[in-house]
Amino acid sequence: MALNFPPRFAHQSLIAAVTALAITACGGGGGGTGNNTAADTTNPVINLNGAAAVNHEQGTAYTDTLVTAVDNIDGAIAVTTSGAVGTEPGTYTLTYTARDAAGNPATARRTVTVTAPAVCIASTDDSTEASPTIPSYYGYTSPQTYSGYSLAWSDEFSATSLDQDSWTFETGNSGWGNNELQYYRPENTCVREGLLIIEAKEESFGGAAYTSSRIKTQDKQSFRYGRIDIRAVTPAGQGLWPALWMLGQSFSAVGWPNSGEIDIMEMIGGSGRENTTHGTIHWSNNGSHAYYGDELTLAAGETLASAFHVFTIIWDSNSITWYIDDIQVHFMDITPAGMAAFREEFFFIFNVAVGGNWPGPPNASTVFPQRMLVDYVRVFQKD
Ligand SMILES: [Ca+2]
Ligand SMILES: [Ca+2]
Repeated sequence: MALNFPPRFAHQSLIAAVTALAITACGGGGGGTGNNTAADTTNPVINLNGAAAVNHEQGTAYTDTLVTAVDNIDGAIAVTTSGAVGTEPGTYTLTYTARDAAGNPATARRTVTVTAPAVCIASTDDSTEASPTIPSYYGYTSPQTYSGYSLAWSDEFSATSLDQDSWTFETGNSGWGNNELQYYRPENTCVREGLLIIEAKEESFGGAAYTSSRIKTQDKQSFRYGRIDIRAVTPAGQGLWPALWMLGQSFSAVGWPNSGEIDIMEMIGGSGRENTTHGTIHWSNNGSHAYYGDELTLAAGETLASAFHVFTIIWDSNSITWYIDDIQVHFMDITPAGMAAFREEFFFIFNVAVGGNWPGPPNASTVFPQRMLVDYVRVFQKD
């Protein structure tokens, strides 16, 4: 998001330019006969009207406080601002200058430190958490290349914010067709330390008791066929419902389930359920919703929330096969004529739902905040 200074800065620059012109005209016209101008050797004073060093959270436009200047002779005079506050974390300097009619200058500066949003890892609002840290960076990983395939697209989440050339936030608390309880907001997503982090919080917002995020690549990144690897850690707890999934790019034209849906990974939190990944497809079978899925349960003691796992589909014109850590979860023959939707392009949706028909609501045992961490999504296609 480009940061634009409020219009008043442009306005003040104009005032400054006009003032400068007036000075030139005056001096050129006769040597300055005004006693005040000749006698004034006192600089104006700039008032920042706020701290000289401020912090600003990334994700919202920075609005500066109104900076003013006063001169001993001229009274209130215009202030010109140079510099800009960027959108990425870092420290930025705004420089304010003013000049009285006699040409005496004044300069002041303010530094604005942009910090990543106070959500996600080790944020200050996590003080209620016993251990506000991400799960250690261990678990299954997958190769960066495959013989016979080329990388068509990936997001390694190595930037400091979500790449909105590829992703769009979906927002609101419509229930999303599942009676979900959360309000989806951009504020619950951050990109840090090489990870996409979607944080579900117990937080009243817009009529919902929980907030979370849902992002999609619709109209930005869509694919037909290939090997898709997504390395992720899920949240945990009753009522949490993380999903890494896809919808047909035709969704906005033909609706659901006509578009087809490929659920690469779904997990529903709660005791005894967090060790199971579900792979499913949904489609329209002559006008009625059809779906078919399967699941794989990890060995005792392992869960989707306690370490990274790699969720994969290998998809071609004949079939889709699901894997977790290269162990097969599900297989679907997609050659029947009624499954033509799966021979078209699909886009990604990543979200963490809270509540909903399938997991049921959180309960007293559910700990918030909860996070889904995604290390990468990679799409490989056959050469
Ligand atoms: Ca002065
Ligand atoms: Ca990464």
